[in-house]
Amino acid sequence: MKLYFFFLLSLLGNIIHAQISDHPIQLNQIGFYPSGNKIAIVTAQPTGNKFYVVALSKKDTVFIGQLSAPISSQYSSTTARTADFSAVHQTGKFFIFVEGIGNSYPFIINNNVHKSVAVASLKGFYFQRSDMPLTEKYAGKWARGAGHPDTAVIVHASAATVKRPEGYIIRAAKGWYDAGDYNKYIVNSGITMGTLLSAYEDFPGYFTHLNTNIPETGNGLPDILNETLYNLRWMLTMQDDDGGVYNKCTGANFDKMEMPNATKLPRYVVQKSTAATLDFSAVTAQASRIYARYKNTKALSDSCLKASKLAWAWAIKNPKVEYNQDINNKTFLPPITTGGYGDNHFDDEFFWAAAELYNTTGGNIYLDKCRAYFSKNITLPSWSDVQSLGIYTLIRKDKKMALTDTLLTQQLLNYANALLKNGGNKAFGTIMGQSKHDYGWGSNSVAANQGILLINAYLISKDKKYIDAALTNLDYLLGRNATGYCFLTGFGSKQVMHPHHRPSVADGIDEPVPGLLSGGPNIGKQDHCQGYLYNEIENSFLDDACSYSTNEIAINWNAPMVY
Ligand code: 9MR
Repeated sequence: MKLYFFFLLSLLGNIIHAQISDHPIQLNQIGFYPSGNKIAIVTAQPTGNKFYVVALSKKDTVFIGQLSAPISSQYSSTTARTADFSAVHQTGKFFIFVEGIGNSYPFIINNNVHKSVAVASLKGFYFQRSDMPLTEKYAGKWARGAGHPDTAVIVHASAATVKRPEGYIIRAAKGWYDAGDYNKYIVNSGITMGTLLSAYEDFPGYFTHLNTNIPETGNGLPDILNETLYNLRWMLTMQDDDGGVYNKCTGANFDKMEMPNATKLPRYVVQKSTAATLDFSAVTAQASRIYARYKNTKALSDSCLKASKLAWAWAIKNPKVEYNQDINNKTFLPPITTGGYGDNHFDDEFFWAAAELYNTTGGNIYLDKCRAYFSKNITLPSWSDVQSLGIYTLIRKDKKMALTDTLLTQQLLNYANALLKNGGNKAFGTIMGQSKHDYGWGSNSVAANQGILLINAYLISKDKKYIDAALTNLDYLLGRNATGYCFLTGFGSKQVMHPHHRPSVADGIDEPVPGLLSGGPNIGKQDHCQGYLYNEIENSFLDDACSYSTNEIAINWNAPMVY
């Protein structure tokens, strides 16, 4: 089939297309692996049943397929037809044409199709660094001055001890900003670091050669470990002399929507908590065994293990110290109104820290603690629920490990099989969408963490069905979803342009800082912003900086994207 035929059809298609919807064909806007499944979702009414895969350069049709019957979405009024072109294995640039609708966004098929996504999402962490200037050499047009040096941080009344009374000054430099705000939270750094360090542990070969063009590139450490080191150095400053760890380093209130170097408000470390201390213990234990592999970080590795054990001991002595900001604010001044990351259920943190300490030291005392704190009810990792990070780590050490009557690997496979059996979102064919609860605050991290769990199931079983399933969620994040957005800033044809991210708002540059994963649809819409175009479960999303509950970015969402 030749050029002019398609010109005509696509012209006609585009006219109809504009009348129906602004995004009638949803697909991974970056592309596909030659041997992987390839799905596009048609959400407008076509005039025929056929679709065409067309080469971008030659406008030759390489594949003609049949659209599926329409499927009604469980989570919105969308009706979807599937265009399955998995049979196309040839590499190149293509688009899909559907009669009566028009052309899809262009996409690529090749073996490294997602490499730029991997590099950018890891580089996203560099853009979140506090305390150092981002220079043009590494940051391009997003170069900016250093923000929040955190070299003189005030011990808040809630954290006061005899040795470090209220007003005592400590240094809490380096580290990443948490999200669209400029605060640094230990709990959320915990899951973020655990996920990135695990990405390295599971795929050291891949990450050893993944350069992100950061100041440390080429120093002998892989860039993923250079990046986590920047945050680790900050985390280590957050431990009090007694081993307990401050919940966060923060302003009393959120900064204005301004550049990080514009604000000079005082910064505080606040109350130590069991969750923060155990997350710290887990991260430093994991970091210890990883950085021990490199000559230049051997001493750091030792300090990390010491810090981890000290934190563990504090948590054993203080097993139920909740960080409850509302209660604190009734007693201590100034009131602190930034993110709480308050958690009052600690079994999962005990489990994770014990698992990391066991993996690193082999100490049976920690394995006993894993048994004591293990819950058979496996869940996806989130900032407040980290048991699965410990499960991944125990399996990494020993695939034969059983804490109850069943092997951990079997329990993890059971969870993965349940994801597959449920099937997720039927209309879009993604694992994402197991229930409406998948679409909450930071829903894109649910999709990414389901992907990680499925990849772990693959690593155990070597069964490709888990990789195929994980890829449906990568497709989701990169465009095959009911909003039609590619959720990683700087990528795709329909890009997120206005994330709730202070530098992106304040820097005067049209394009947002790249490589940051937007939070994604959230039916809670807690920001109450005006302008949501759709208000259904899977499309409650607003690409506006106002929308902190659907369109913020956060390190704990970027990390599973990297993985
Ligand atoms: O990701 C957090 C989400 O689970 C909570 O529901 C929400 C409200 O407490 O807070 C989110 O975390 C935010 C944090 O408190 C402050 N920095 C930005 C985070 C992402 O929105």
